[in-house]
Amino acid sequence: MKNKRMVILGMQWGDEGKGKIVDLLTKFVDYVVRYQGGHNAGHSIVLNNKKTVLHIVPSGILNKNVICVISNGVVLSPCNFVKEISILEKKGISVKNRLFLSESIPLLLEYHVAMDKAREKNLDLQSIGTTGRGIGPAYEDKIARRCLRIGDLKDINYFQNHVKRNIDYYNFQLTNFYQSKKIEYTTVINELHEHRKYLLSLVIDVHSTLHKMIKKKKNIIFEGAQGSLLDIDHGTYPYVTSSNSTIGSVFSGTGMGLSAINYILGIVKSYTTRVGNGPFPTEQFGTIANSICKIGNEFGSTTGRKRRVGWLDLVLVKYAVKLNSLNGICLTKIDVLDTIKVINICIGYKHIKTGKKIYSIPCSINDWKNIVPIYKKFLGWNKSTVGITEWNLLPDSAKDYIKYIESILKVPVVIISTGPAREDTIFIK
Ligand code: 2SA
Ligand code: MG
Repeated sequence: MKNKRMVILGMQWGDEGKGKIVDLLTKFVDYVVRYQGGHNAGHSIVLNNKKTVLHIVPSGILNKNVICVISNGVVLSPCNFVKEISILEKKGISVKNRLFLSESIPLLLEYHVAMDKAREKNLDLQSIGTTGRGIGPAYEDKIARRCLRIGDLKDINYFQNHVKRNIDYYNFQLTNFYQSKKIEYTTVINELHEHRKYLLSLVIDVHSTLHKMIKKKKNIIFEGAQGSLLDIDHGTYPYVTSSNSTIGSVFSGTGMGLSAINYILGIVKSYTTRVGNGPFPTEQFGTIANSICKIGNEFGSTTGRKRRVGWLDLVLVKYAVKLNSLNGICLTKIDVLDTIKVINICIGYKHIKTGKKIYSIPCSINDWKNIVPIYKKFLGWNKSTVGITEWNLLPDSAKDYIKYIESILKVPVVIISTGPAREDTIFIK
């Protein structure tokens, strides 16, 4: 790999295994950049049989030769950021001189968390099933031009007044609309005073640095969080996150232009999971779902919530592939399907009232309720694929399954993951 600036994005509802793939590819790169989302993300990486879960720190941190950058598109909670760093340091992973921040990053504070939780409790319709981390309100503040950014912490008077205004705004809503408790000014101010010097010490001019690195032909990974179907514009709205989790936010979230990127890798899980509420046409319940959940360890790495599980939905993935103009696909967790006798893939939907076949994704929430999946059946391989590192060693029916996916998506499968560890991987040349 030379002069590669690669974006790694999830093609479903998150948890496709991006963390492992970023970590795996870090040995070839100089920089890893997180550019959207916040500490709602949970990127699990298994190294020497030990699992590390990263929420806001880029997955490149586990490789000591890699510089990690968090850019303006992310929302950052000071206390959670510092907590994550101290867990890493306790594990012997030093972030010193390897982790940098943009000063334009909006801060996610206590009142965002309170608002997120209050809304979820009070929604007349079904709740979104957020991670309760305050992500939605933090992005709302950014768009409303009300947020406090890391650079604002340089001026104590300014940020103290700013927080006061925001607390008044939030407390009015929390108490009047949501019958929730007020947030104490001192709690928020103390958090900022405690961490401001440290945050400011990590600030660099992110977009100039990245532009320089591109000129020097350095290899960079832009690490996406969540998945394309959770995108605020293109996902299963309103059951989405509050950032763009598709390709566009690489540019707005860093200050790079189109030509800064020369490879887009989409991560596709061999089946589908979703954590949180919202449409999920291929969702399964009962024995198969439980078995996939258990073998695949499908529990939220941030909240511990049990993930919903279902068959691979190629209508959704094909849509995501187009949204992101992918160059290649990494197919993950193929080994989780090892014991399943008959595996289904959704290749279209049928309208339950008209019987009409549909090959695109519905837009409104009501339209989702009227469709059922059309499946293509595959015989399972009934053999362990765990840890396989060569295409030729895969059972024939696993190869058929993968080739079929590739033929529908019309993008080459370049990596196949056969287990959680770095070495459980097939690279296709
Ligand atoms: P939020 O908190 O406002 O972003 O929630 C809005 C929706 O986005 C979903 N979401 C996620 N889905 C999958 N994985 C995520 N990260 C964690 C993980 C989640 C966890 O890796 O497992 O631990 O529960 C993530 N973050 C946000 C969320 O479920 C809502 O549907
Ligand atoms: Mg995750």
